[in-house]
Amino acid sequence: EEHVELTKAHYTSRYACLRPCPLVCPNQQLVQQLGIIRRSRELEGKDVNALSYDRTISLLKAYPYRLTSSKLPEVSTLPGIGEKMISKISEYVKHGRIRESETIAASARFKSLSEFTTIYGIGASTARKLFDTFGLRTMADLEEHYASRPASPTHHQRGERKLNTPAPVLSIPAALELRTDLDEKIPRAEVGLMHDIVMAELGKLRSGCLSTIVGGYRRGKAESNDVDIVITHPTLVSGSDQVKGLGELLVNRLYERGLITHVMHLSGFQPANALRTSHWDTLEKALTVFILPPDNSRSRRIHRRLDLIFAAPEAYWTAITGWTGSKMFERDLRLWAKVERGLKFDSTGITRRRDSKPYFPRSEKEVFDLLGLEWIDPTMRNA
Ligand code: DGT
Ligand code: MG
Repeated sequence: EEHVELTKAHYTSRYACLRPCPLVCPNQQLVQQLGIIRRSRELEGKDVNALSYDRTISLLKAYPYRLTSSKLPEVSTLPGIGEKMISKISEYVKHGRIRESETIAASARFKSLSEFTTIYGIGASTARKLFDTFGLRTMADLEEHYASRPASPTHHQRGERKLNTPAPVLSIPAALELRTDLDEKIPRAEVGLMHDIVMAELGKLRSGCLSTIVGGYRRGKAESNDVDIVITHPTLVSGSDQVKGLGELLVNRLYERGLITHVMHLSGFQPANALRTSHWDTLEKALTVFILPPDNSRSRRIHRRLDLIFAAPEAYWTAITGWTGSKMFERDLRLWAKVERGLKFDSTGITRRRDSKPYFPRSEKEVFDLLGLEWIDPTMRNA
């Protein structure tokens, strides 16, 4: 694959999809400290402010030099970094720490809200309600709270088509029970193993399916929080029920085999949190909990989050690009396509905005070419 030489035009671009960015950057600690403030804004429901931290962090991640005071003038001119961000960055360069990050990290509220939102189905607003209204502080409080009330559907399940699968839905009490498993990161080798097992089962239902592991794994992360797999078959007809049908078939088979224990969601949906996610698409997907088959060499079987994304063949490559991430890369990919190219990009395809003419890229390189973007290797899409 071609290799682009990094220039100032790259790391000063206002679009994350034009900024090649490795997993670990020279200013990782500063990024981590700003990440605490960003997380706190998100937990407090200040999504617009959280997004401006996201943007600053994304720019800093792609900045290829170690930040010292002599570099501050250049950093100050990076697009979209405002006064407040500059002062935080300056504080870090001067003192090696950011006071607000330390205060937040030490606060009981931040600790509780962070911990609560690690449970699948508990988002920031639910966490605040549990903290403010019910006075909960610890995991033990949470367990007690949910033990005494009937399992109510999570916001992921409300107002959606009924799941056409016998697999149980992951309720909050169930997610609480599985939390030590689901908190554990998945090493690369196990991601590969999970993929192979899923595809072997799919092969027994339908031969000739194609798949790609996407998400953080494809960007080179050593450990993942979940496994994301995009799946297609060359004969699937888009717009028919065939794509969804394949998804249901696979999920039901994995459930019958004991490989899937829970399903949180099946089929296309628009997540509730519109501001952060309104650009997401309506591809068929199954958000599940997976467990490896019993094997004597493994002492413990760990429940893992597994997302299966099903695409018609003409949407396969846009689905792969759209699910590889990072989140900021994806956000700016859509923005770039719209503002600079008059195109609409999402995981289901690329269309021209003025007349809705669709394009059918046959490789990821073609996706980039159509969007008028320089190729960026998946491992450099961590902006
Ligand atoms: P992690 O935490 O180790 O799983 O890291 P990632 O980067 O794999 O994060 P993940 O799995 O939440 O998301 C993978 C990528 O897919 C990310 O760029 C965001 C995107 N993505 C997640 N959910 C959706 C969705 O519902 N629709 C679309 N189009 N993209 C999504
Ligand atoms: Mg992932």
